[in-house]
Amino acid sequence: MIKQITGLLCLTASIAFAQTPPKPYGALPAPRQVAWHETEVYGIMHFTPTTFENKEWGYGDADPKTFNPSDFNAEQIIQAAKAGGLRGIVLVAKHHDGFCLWPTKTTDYNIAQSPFRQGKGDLVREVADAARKHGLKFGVYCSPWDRNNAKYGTPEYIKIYREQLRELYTNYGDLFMSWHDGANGGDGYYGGAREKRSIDNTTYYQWDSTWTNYTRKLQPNANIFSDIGWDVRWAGNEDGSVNPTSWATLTPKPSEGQNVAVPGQANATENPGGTRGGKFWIPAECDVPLRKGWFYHANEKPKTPEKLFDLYLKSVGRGAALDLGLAPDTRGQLHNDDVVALKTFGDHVKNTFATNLIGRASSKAVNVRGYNSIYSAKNLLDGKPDTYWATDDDFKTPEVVIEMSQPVVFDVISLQEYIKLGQRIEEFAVDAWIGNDWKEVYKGTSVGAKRLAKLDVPITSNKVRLRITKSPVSIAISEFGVYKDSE
Ligand code: FUL
Ligand code: CA
Repeated sequence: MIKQITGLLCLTASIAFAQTPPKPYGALPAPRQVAWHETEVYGIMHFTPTTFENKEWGYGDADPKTFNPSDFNAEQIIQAAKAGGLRGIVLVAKHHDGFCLWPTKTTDYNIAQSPFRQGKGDLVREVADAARKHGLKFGVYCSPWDRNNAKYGTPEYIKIYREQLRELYTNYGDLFMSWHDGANGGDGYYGGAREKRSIDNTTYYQWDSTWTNYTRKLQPNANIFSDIGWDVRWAGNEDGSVNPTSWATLTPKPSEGQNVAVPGQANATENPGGTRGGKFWIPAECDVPLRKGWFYHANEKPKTPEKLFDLYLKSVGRGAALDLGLAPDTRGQLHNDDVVALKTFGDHVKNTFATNLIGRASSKAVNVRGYNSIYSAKNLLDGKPDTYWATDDDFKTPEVVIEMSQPVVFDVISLQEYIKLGQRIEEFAVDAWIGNDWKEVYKGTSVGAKRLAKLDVPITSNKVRLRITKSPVSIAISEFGVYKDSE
């Protein structure tokens, strides 16, 4: 009897223990950031009078009548984006030239003054509607720098800028991103003044109160992008990649001689790699134009689908996101070359990652947290991001062997941490059973939302081993897979 009671007590104790998930480690993503990580690839679209001027930065003096697309078609753009695997679109609703693509009440310099839809158009609405119709998320970019506005540089302009955000935040549904550029080149039209206006961007825009009182209040699900977050950081370059070791956490640092880190005044040298153990979860976005420039120029070509796939591996495959610049031409559509490049790239990603080649397999892990099947290594292979393999607290460098029912040929490895518990792993290795021995085929560092590794040569094997070689705490890994680049 006593024995039975003790047995029962032990069982109850072990169930209680076993059901405790690992303690979260370090800075954690907010739910809006978890959703953002799942977006992986999205686009940013530039289409303003600057397109018709064949420039990259409009001075702010273009006649609104310049904005006269011959055949604007939001669905053509969105469908091409979708075929490219893009899951969201950030629309540049106002670029540095100050022209607003919606009928704003804040300035006359807007779409209502243009011939577009006989002055009755709203391009923000058309893109938002097309995006949602085809299942893409929608976000906005509203440039803080405004080269048209006479008030730019005075406190009054900040009220105008906030009102523009308020209009965009309240009239176009739920936004997944609010994109804030750090550029401030100084000179501009400024209502006819045609002069240089310098502002101190550590104080002028008062980002803290704009983001707290407008963005967070009116669009709580929108990820704030800028050089320093709050939700998503700039990658530190416009090439489309982050460092091979890139942490999702960051402690934003001011530029030299400054005392606060704000957009345009951040120490961007930290951005491509993040900060291990950084104060905040602020993963990187790799923004890169599909063509050379952000705006359409007839003499430029889109990047090749191979180049785009390489950038995908160096952004999404390093725990960041890929934000591809889309530039409609003067018709108001993507050039056929862009449509083809996007579709070929999208198919490449889709075909490569269509099925985890591990398939039906048996997994043997050295440890499973509390012997509890909730944390089983099988969770690595179920395709579900919310199930994960976890170990007991003192198993910080565990390994798991996965045996497939038959040999497979692969050259891409994919690993995902369960980021709701933080970014835990610091180093890992993958081995394949070749001949009669284990051969190390990849050695990596940061994982986070996703790590993709492209091997130099394809491997044929029926047994793979994942070894976590450095971690400050026990691990929580949600997915592991091997794939063959579909090229
Ligand atoms: C930059 C801007 O200055 C470019 O014109 C473009 O909008 C790009 C996405 O961000 O910093
Ligand atoms: Ca899983």
